[in-house]
Amino acid sequence: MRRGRITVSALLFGLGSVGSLGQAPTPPAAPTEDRIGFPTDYQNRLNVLYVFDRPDNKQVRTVYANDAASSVKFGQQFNYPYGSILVMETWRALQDANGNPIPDESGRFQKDPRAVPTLFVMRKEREFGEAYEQNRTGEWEYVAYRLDGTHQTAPRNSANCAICHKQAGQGKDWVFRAALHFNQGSGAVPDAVIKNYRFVPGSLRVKAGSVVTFYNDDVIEHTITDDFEGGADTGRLRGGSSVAFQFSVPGEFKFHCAIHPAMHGTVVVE
Ligand code: HEC
Ligand SMILES: [Cu+2]
Repeated sequence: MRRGRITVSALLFGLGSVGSLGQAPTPPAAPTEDRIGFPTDYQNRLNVLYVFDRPDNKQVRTVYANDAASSVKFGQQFNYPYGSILVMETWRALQDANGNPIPDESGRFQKDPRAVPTLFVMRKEREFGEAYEQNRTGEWEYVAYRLDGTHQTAPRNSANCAICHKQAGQGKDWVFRAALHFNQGSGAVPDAVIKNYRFVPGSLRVKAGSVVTFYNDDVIEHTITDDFEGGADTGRLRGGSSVAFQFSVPGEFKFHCAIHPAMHGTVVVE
C-alpha cells in the first residue's frame, strides 16, 4: 500500500516539475520557413499514388506523387529521390442522413461535392528536415495547405507531422501507405482480411449486390479460389494487396486458398 503511494507521488512530482517552469511549454522544434510550396494544379500535374477510404473520420484521402516520388520501385521504398513531393488531399466523404458514407458502385467512398479538401504535403530535398531535431524523419519537411494556398499547418507547427510519420519507419522512408500502390491494394475499407493463414472472418453475410473487399494483411501470398471448380480465382495475392468481388446472386459461396488448402471461407449472400 505504502509503496504504491510513494510510486504515484513520485510520478506526479515528475510531471509537475515539467509544468512548473512558469513558461508556456516550448513547442517541438520545426522549420520556420515554407520550403515546400503550394502544389498548384496538383490534380492534373501529379500522379495518383493511392486512394484511401478512412472509415473513422469518413474521408476520401487521395495521395498524389510527382514524377520523382512516382519513380520509386517496389523494394526501394527506403529511399525516395530528392525532389519527391507527396500531396494527400483529404476530402469529406458523401454521407447519408445517418452519417454513413455512401459507397459508389465499386464500394468506394465518394467525395462530397459540397466539401472543400485540405492538402497535406511532404517534400524531400537534400538536408531538409534538420530543424525537427530529434523528431527528424530523414530529409522530409511537412506543411498542410488550404485550397487558397494559406497554411492549415504552418511549418513552425509541423513537428507533429514528423512525430507521427516516424511511425512509418525508415524502411519506408517515413511514407505510410505507398505499399497500397506497390501491391495494387485498393485502399477500400476491407470487409474481410487474410491474416496468419486465415480468412477473418471465416464466414461473411452480405446482401445481394454487395461489393466485398478482401485484403491480404499477411506477410506472404494467398489466393481466394472458388471451391467450385472453374469458379473465381484471384491468383496469388501479395501481402498488402486487395481484391473486390460483387455478389449478385443469393446463395452460399465457399472458397479456399490454393496455396494453403486448409484455409477456408464462406460468403453467404442473402
Ligand atoms: C497522427 C499521425 C499523423 C499525423 C499527425 C500526420 N500524419 Fe500524415 N499520414 C498518417 C497516416 C497514418 C497516413 C496514411 C493514410 C491514413 O492512414 O490516413 C498519412 C499519410 C500522409 C501522406 C501521404 C503519404 C503517406 O505517408 O502514405 C502525406 C503527404 C502526409 N501524411 C502528410 C502529412 C502532413 C503534412 C502532416 C502535418 C500537417 C501529417 N501528415 C500529419 C499519419 C499522420
Ligand atoms: Cu494461403
